Amino acid sequence: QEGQLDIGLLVKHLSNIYNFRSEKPFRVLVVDDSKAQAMSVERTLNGAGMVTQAVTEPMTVLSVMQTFQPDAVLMDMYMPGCTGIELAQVIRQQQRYDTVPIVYLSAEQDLDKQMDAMGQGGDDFLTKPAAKEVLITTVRNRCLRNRGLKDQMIRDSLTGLLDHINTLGALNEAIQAAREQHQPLCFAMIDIDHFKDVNDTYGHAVGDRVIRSLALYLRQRFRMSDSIGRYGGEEFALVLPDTTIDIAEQLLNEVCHGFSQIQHEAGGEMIHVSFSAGVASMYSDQEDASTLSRAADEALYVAKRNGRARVCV
Ligand code: GH3
Ligand code: MG
Ligand code: MG
Ligand code: MG
Repeated sequence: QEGQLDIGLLVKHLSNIYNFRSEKPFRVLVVDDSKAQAMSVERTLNGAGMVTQAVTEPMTVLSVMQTFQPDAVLMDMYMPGCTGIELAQVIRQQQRYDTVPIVYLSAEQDLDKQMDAMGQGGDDFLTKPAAKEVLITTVRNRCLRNRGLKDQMIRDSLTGLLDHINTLGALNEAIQAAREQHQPLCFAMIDIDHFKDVNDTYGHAVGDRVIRSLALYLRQRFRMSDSIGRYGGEEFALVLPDTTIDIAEQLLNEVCHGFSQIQHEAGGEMIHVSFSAGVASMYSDQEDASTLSRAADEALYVAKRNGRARVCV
């Protein structure tokens, strides 16, 4: 029975990831000393839905990258003042760009020179003039994979949720947005009840499975715009933008009840597991991530003390 539930959730979860990735257009930096060449490449990529920025002055590449934040760089080989290889190395020396894909686009036909470029910071080598389809597909695949890698780096491996640091990052961003747009914001903390007993009675593997099923359940029940994190071992956190405390409390109550109804297979037995939650909301510009998380933690403590399997605000 749990197997069935998981497949449905998994499909939904995968389509969420797909939506998440295709949500924002890919950003491609086009480095070429020839304005005409750069514009022609930009037109092709723009036609495929990508956002581009041209760099015709090689020396400005780092400052443009800083503001443009590209998903990939398309690099010319021969430019006045420096080569594409030298520029690629300058980019790679910056730790924050060590995974950004660099695709060479050059008239260079010599295989040795092409391989040399690939060995020094490049990921692909396309020769000019490149067929539009090849250019678009190469750049798109590189962007897609790089976003996937970045996405994996900020996620917890057991559950695929945001890890602790990135949950706080999401909270900080949401606080900023709520202030600017004068919108409500809630933060909730969830802690599984008597989880030590689950581990002690049925084993760590069963405990892990319960953690994963709660993660999937939360992903299914909350919106794409909500951030869901694994805050600690059996603790989760939710950042709920544009959500009032009344709505948040109601949602958490539904999810709390729903999760407690799920049967988990544990050594041939079917067991139920519950969680407790504390919800806090942002009332003024004075609140920050630490006051919000402290308030949610205090509410969670009250929920535990009052008997667990409940939500307190
Ligand atoms: P309470 O209702 O008060 O929250 O009781 P509890 O037993 O859940 O609380 P406690 O903090 O004492 O125990 C949490 C347990 O969660 C202890 C730890 O071994 C277990 N745990 C933490 N991370 C993981 C994990 O990744 N996998 C598994 N299986 N267990 C974990
Ligand atoms: Mg050139
Ligand atoms: Mg705990
Ligand atoms: Mg617990």
